[in-house]
Amino acid sequence: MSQTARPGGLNIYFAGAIRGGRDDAELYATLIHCLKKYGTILTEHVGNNDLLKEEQFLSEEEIFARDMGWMTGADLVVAEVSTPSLGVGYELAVAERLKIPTVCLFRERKGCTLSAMIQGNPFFEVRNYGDRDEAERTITRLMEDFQKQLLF
Ligand code: 6IA
Repeated sequence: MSQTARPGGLNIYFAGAIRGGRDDAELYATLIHCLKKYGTILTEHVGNNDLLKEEQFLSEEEIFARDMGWMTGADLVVAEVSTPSLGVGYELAVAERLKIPTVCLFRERKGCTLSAMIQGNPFFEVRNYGDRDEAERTITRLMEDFQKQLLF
């Protein structure tokens, strides 16, 4: 399944809810597709229910060890945080500990607010968006800025 890094490209760790809830799975797939222009997505299965079915052959310990190994090699973490997820929250804390630049995308909806532990943490680049198109535009802008920072 996933993923050996493409030489020269960024290694991007995409985080999104799995057991937290799969309502946004299609959106994750769209965002992953958009991010693929900029490098290798280490965690493509997060947007793909078929790939996730393969995960049933891995133990919980194997999933944890594999994901943390990928995180260690990531240049950038992009997390879609609209569906609350313990796993994504954990991954964000690890990314902060490892000082990996991290973008959190949050869909604004009436009555929904992002955890203060994410929103209030200056380490995270939190971006709110309204709809899928805006999320894609936000990713494109952020990735172009990120690439420029790497160049200079
Ligand atoms: O607590 P959650 O399941 O919502 O956590 C989701 C986050 O943890 C994602 O960003 C993933 O990177 C990671 N994660 C959690 N579970 C898995 C998994 N299989 N495979 C890969 N990454 C995972 C779960 C079992 C599957 C058969 C449903």
